[in-house]
Amino acid sequence: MFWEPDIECMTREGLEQLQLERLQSTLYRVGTNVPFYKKKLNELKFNYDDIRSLNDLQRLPLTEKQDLRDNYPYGLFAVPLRDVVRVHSSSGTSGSATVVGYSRNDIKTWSNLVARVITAAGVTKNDVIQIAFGYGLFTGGFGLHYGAELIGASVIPISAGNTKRQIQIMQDFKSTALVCTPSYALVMADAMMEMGVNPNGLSLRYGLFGGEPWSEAMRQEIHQKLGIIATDNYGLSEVMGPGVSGECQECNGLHINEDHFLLEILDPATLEPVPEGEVGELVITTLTKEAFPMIRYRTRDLTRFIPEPCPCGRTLKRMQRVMGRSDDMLIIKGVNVFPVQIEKVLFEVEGTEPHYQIVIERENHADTITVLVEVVESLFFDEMKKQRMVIEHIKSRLSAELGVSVDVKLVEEKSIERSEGKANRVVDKRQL
Ligand code: DLL
Repeated sequence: MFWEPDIECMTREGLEQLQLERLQSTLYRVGTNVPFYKKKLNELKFNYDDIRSLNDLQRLPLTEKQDLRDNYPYGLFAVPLRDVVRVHSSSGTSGSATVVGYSRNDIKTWSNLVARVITAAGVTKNDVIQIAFGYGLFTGGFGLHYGAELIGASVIPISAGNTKRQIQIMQDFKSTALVCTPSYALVMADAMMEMGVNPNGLSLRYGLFGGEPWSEAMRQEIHQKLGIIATDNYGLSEVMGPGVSGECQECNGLHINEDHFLLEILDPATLEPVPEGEVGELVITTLTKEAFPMIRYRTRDLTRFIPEPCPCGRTLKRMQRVMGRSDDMLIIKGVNVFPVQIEKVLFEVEGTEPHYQIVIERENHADTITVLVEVVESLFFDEMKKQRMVIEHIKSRLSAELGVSVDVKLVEEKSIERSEGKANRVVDKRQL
């Protein structure tokens, strides 16, 4: 099922021509209306006629999160505030907030792109969509909401939290699609067990998950526990919110809405493009945003393009699921480690629960890393010998996967704090 087949199945030449035209007008818009970009373009002695091909984009400077902070709150808006109909903000996990704005057209585009993502995931107007993302300054709730209404589905804007009520409503209102973070989906699955609710007795068929990194193993876990098709969708407030890219039912990479966003993947060290298909940092330029255009925004998200065509028929290029952020990367004894690598191993070990936390401490000037792993009750209360065997097993699997040794501690079920939104996997005690 396609939402806009003409665009989703466009030829590469047609798409690139459209991107070039839109890029030219975006550059004109920011060069005229945003003092921050005007200054940068002037410094470069940039001439609009210089953009003749999409590769010319690489001559332009990157925009960093700090640039948004320096221009807090409205400094990067490209339209007067009277033309802004919505404001969202991202508090981020560290640092001060950033503010983003939308014109009426931006909201229309946003709804349309989210409608594409929802449709690609298999959801139609006949579905009942339970939106368990927070509604508010976070873009998740409102973003998915407008797209879901546009396709004509029945939307339940329950927002995040109050897990028992979520399940009650899911049963009573016969929700067929669940929208939230993947970690919250697992929290719901656990709560169902506790409440004695059999997921097979629900009407749920689809799960659209995003907002945080997750692994293929976690997808399988969700699929098994809730019996649904779980697709990934990606976005970030700085360039719009959800709707940048999303998986089709092949569940093998996220189709990028390339007619509205130009994506580059750069080597984080050299800031040069990586060879096609290799992992690097995602950099995004908006092509149609009116109120808050972004030129070459450094997302810090790590992914790669999937060059092969997708069997679904969409020609929009795919990106692989985001494996983490360059600033989430833990450097342990000189080795780069991502939380999702640890997650992948834990999912493969029998008796462990999909809840874990990585604790980093500093002892005698050396960093230590301990992975707290929830285990099933029977194992937690089992004899020491058995526990020690499990710990050794996890340790050896982790050191083979990561190339560095870590400590492992088994903890009781439900002892790691649960999140209704984005999960907090890393506790860095070095900053205390
Ligand atoms: O999380 C937008 C969103 C909401 C996307 C709901 C999808 C669904 P921010 O709060 O600005 O916006 O956080 C953006 O979250 O740079 C990634 O690091 C991470 N992220 C978002 N989606 C995914 C995903 C929203 N599917 C930041 N996989 C991004 C991995 C994701 N990471």
